[in-house]
Amino acid sequence: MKIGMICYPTHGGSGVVASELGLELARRGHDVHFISYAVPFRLREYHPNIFLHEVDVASYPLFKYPPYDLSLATKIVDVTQEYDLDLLHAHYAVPHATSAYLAKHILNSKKLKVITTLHGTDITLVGADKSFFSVIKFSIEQSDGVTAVSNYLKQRTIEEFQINRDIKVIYNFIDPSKGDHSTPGVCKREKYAPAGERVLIHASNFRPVKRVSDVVRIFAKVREQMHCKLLLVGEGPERLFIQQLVKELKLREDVLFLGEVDYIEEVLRCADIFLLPSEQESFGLVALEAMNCGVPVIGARTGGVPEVVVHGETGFLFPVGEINAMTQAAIELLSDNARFRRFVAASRQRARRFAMEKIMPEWESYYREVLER
Ligand code: GMT
Repeated sequence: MKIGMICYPTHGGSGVVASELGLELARRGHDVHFISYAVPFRLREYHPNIFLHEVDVASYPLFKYPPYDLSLATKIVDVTQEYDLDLLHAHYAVPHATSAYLAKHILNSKKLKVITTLHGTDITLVGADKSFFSVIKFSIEQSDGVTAVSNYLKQRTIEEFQINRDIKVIYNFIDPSKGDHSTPGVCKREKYAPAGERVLIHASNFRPVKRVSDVVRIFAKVREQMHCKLLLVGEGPERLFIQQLVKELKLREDVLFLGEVDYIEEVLRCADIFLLPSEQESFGLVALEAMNCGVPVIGARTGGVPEVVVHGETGFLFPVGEINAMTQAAIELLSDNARFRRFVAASRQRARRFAMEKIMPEWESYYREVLER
C-alpha cells in the first residue's frame, strides 16, 4: 500500500503513534509518506520505504494567522498525485482530518480513502471548544474510516459529537524489545540516584491537563518517608511554574528536569514508579511505555487509563486530585520488595497485550477493509 501519514512532528502521543506505525508499515513493505510541518522526532532513522514531505506554511503580511490547514491540504494533494497514494491516515482530527478531506475532494478521487485516528485532546479539549465543534463533527463523519485509541474515547466521541457511524478501537502499541533491560543504551541509574535512592518519574508536555504539580506534591510526601529522586521529562507551558514549585518545596536537589527525550525507554528503564495524575487521558501511551519497561504506574483513574493500567496489579488508580492516596500507594509499594517485584513483572506482562505484533495486523486489516469500501 502507499500511505500518506499526516501527523504532528512534536513530542506527544499522537506523533509517536503515527511515527511508530509508519516505521513498522515500512518494515512490512508498504510505502509511507509522512506529511507534517517538520520531521517527526522519532523518524530520524533512515528507511528506504519512508518518505518525508514538509509542509511550507505561507507567510504574507495580510495573514495574521497563516492558514496551515490550507498549506497542508495543498501538500497532501501534491504528494498524493506524485506518488499515487491509496490512503491518507490523519492522526488527530484538528486540522489533519479536515485537510485530508479537502485534498480528497480537490483530487476528486474515489480510489483515495481517508482514515482519521482520534487521539484524545482533539475530542476532549479542542473538540469541546464550540468554535471547532461543527468542523470536527463533519470531518469525523466524512472520513472513510475512523479509529479511536480507547473504548473510552470512542464513547466520548459518539456522545459529545452525536456521531452515528462506526468507530473502530485500535489500541496504541509498544515494541516489547524496547523495554528489555538487556538492550543497549540502558540508562545509568546511578547517575540520577547515586546513593541507591528510589526513582519516581513523570513525562508529559507540561500542560495543565497533566497536573504536574500533583506529581511534585506526591513526590514531596514520598520523600518524607524514604530517599528518592524525581525525574521530570518533557517541556511545556507549565515548566516554569513547576520549577518554582520545586524551589518553594525545597526539592531542588532531588528533582531533575531532563527536558525532551526522544527515546523515553532509555530513561524509564532506570525508574521504579511512573506518576500519571492527569485530569484527562484518552489512553496514556506513556503509562504503557513505562509498564513495558517494568515500571508500575500510579495515577488518576481517568479516561482510557483503566483500559491500560490494571489497578492493584500493574499500579494504582485513584480519583483525579487524590494525591494522598497516590502518595500512600507509592510508599507502600516501594516499601515491600516482594510486592514491588510482582508489580514489575505484572506490568511487563500486561504491556505484552499491546505488543506491536498483536496490534499491527489490526491496522493492516483495517486499511484493507477501508480500501475496499
Ligand atoms: O497528551 C497530550 O496532550 C498529547 C496528545 C497527543 O495527541 O499527542 O496525547 C493524546 O494521544 C496519546 C496517543 O494516542 C494518548 O496516549 C494520550 O492519552 C492523549 N492525551 C490526552 O488524552 C490528554
